[in-house]
Amino acid sequence: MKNIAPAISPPSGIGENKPANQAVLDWVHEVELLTKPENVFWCDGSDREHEYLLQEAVRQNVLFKLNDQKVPRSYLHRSNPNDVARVEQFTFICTPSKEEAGPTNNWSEPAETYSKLHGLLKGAMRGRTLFVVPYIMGPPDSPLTKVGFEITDSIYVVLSMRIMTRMGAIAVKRLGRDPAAEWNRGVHSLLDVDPARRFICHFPQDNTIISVGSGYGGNVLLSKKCLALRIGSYLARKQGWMAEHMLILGVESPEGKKYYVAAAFPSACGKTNFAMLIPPKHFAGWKVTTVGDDIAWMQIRDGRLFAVNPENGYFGVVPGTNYKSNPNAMKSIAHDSLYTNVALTDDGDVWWEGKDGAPPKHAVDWRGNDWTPDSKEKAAHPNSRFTAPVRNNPVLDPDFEKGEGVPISAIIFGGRRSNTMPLVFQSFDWAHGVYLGATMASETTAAATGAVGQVRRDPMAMLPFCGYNIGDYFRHWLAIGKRLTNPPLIFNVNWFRKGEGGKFLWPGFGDNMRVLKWIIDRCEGSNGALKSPIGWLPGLHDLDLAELDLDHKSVDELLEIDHEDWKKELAEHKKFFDSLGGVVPDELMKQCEEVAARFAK
Ligand code: GTP
Ligand code: SPV
Ligand code: MN
Repeated sequence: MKNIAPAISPPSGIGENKPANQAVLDWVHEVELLTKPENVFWCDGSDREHEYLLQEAVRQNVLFKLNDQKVPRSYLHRSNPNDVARVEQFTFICTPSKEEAGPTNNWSEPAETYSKLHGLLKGAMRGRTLFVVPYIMGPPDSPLTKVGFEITDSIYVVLSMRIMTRMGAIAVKRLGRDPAAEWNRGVHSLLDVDPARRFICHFPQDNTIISVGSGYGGNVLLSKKCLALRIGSYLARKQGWMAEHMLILGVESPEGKKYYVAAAFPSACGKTNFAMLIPPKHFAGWKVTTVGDDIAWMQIRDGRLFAVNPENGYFGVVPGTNYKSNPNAMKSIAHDSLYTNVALTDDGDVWWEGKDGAPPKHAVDWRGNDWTPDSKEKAAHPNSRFTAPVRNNPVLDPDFEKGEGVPISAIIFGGRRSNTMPLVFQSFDWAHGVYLGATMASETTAAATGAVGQVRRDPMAMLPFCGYNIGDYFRHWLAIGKRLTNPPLIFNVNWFRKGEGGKFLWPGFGDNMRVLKWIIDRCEGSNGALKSPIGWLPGLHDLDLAELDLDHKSVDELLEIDHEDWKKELAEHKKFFDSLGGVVPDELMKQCEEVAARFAK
């Protein structure tokens, strides 16, 4: 069989950044004995190493160098067509008991799972290079920051981790020599990229992740969903902080008053776009800045929640990105980026559905086949992604690196809902807000394998990412609220409500500023709202819709609470809670009854 990741032989001085920590050395040695690689490459994150690895990746056809005039210093990668998204059905939480993983996770017994994975990893790196990737998650001087080491046999993973995290010497230094220090062990091997041998396994008690059989995204960039969310949420509960699937943005008024908000939307539901929003002309002088686009780690300080973005790059959805929908993303991916599963034009540029301008007359699609505008297949995979450094973002928040984080004034939940859910509403208080998060739902997207467009409950957008029992997770949220003297206000938004003919009623993107403005006004206590059974809704004149081409009827539809729809919705909430087998805290069960009672009044 062809070796899909042949070993590289670096010149002297490259790949030799061996850490001094004995625990790391012992662990790497163990994995080496198991996987039998040709050699071990210790990453330091330097420019010289980077240049060398890029050159090797091109030589191996793992990366294709794009036209330097079109997209300087950027590369295209095609993943195996059987391996294009997260695989939730093959993702496991391996806690000693099934109860600890809870009703929403796939559980498997730790000892058996280690033994199965070790069987798969036996000799798996023969003829390959074992890369050791040290990285930190979080700003260098944050108390929340965590150290991780990822072992991988994929050069693409190494190059991606260099963008997505603070990688190399910085992590080795931070870990130091203490063999008892806390750090995450991640082992990744491509094996033969066969879906039948694809498992993403988490061992929270051991701070360990083992991922085999995939080469794509959240399955293999172990820093991201695996460490920062699944293991992260487990550690957060134990240590009294929060690890959430949230963007973090700053919004500054023309007078210079600044607020920060965090928002949890499920995968491919608009986090990156919201985090990079450019306000419409009507909001001249308002400025939105990005702290993070996917993950927030939050801690309590002085009775408030403060958030940091643990990542150092963006792994974002490409299709639909253009200079109209998200100019800041376009600028972020204009150079020094990796593209995965987009189309390649004849002049060495990248193309995707929804990119500005006319489609190319000919391109090579994401599978490597010839493509023309007449082709039935999409040129770019719907879950094709860019990997870009945060420093490319023209609106990166100046406090991105601030160790203590930024103070959060509002938390926003939102999903993709064609009906029922209004554009925006506010919870009555923290516990009610936790209920909104716990019952949120969204139509599924291409970010995970499986059917697309089906409404599923996705509590706090964490269904695939909560590393422990979801009932305890809800309890943790409620407990955090009790410790906050100045809690963020909690909101729910829906950019995706559809009207007649199945068209989105709301323009979205930059115009989401109008909703954000109402939210900020609510934080200031300066704007109106109407009480409804589901929460506070903006009145018709409370939303600034000036210079927006939106008729009255659409606005009514966007804000409408249809009692028949809500009857069904509440039945779904109840059904969801009941399906969790008794783990939902009474306080949330009670919230459920209270909404129903408010409708009955
Ligand atoms: P992940 O990276 O998977 O977590 O996704 P995300 O939550 O960051 O979503 P992203 O911002 O990449 O948007 C996903 C898709 O939703 C893209 O196709 C966007 O074009 C689309 N989208 C984002 N914001 C809006 C919006 O306000 N309105 C509409 N109609 N579509 C949007
Ligand atoms: C998501 O699915 O939420 C993503 C993509 O951000 S991945 O990193 O592949 O999980
Ligand atoms: Mn995103």
